[in-house]
Amino acid sequence: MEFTQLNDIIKSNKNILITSHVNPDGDTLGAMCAMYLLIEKNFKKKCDMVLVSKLPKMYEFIPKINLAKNIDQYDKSREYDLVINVDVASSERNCDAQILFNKAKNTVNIDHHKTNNLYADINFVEPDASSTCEVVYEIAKTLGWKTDLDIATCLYTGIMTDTGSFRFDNTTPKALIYASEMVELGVVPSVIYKYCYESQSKNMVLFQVYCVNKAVFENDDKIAYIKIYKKDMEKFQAQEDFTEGLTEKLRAIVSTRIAFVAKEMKNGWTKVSMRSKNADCAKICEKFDGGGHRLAAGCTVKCNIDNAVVKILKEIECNIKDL
Ligand SMILES: [Mn+2]
Repeated sequence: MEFTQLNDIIKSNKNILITSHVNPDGDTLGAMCAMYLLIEKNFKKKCDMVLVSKLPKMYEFIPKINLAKNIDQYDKSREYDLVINVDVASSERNCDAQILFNKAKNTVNIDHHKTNNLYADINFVEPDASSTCEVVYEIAKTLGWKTDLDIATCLYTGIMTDTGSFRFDNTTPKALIYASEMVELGVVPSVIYKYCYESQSKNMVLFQVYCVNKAVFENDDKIAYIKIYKKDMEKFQAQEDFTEGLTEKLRAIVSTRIAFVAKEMKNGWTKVSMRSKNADCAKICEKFDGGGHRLAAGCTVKCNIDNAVVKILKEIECNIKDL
């Protein structure tokens, strides 16, 4: 798909909505605000931005995120001329914003998840990109869009968080070059790092330590997992984002080959976040209608947490012969 198509579609449409995914991370929020700012700066148009879950406190620093409204504040009957999804791997991850997406005259999907099924009219999906922010910057560079410090701050946040601060295997030369261009524009890496990783609440840190202590190890410690029940969440007044980074803590153990965190959802189903050192997590999670990347993926298992863990363990064992 040619990037120039995006120039035409933004030019020819008036009411534009940008959406981010459920349980938002730095990449979806950074990409959403970067698109907002890029369109404002280069097309003199103001877009709407929507959040389908609560904004994690640590991301309140992202420029213009204060303009994003929760889906509850939107008129669901509204018909947008154009809806742009960023970092939304499947339309289910739009949650309640899917109504607005379905009603839109034109739709664009900008993403980097290899499991993205190209659900929009126009799809810019780059599975080799470190982050959706990298794809957004690639588009901006190719089309000669003007950038500035605020845009760079948004984009750097996405690249940094999706590469685990330039540690994961998606830390490509391109990701580093683009990040360095953001720094040239005035981004201070240590400041963004502090916002994203050193602004956790006391409850979040205590909750994570508690969860790690509950970890279960199987197959000679090659499989590590944690079950988080609703009562655990309540005990620490945990927000949804309190589990962020927990699966990586299990993967950090030398013996771990694959790790997952299973969380009891309000409706009784189970949300699973999976990480591996080499095994294909996306393939396992796709069995449960989830998806993501090879080393980082997730899914929702439509049963209670104890059964869900049994199913996931079975799927891991079926898929990974030489664990
Ligand atoms: Mn991403």
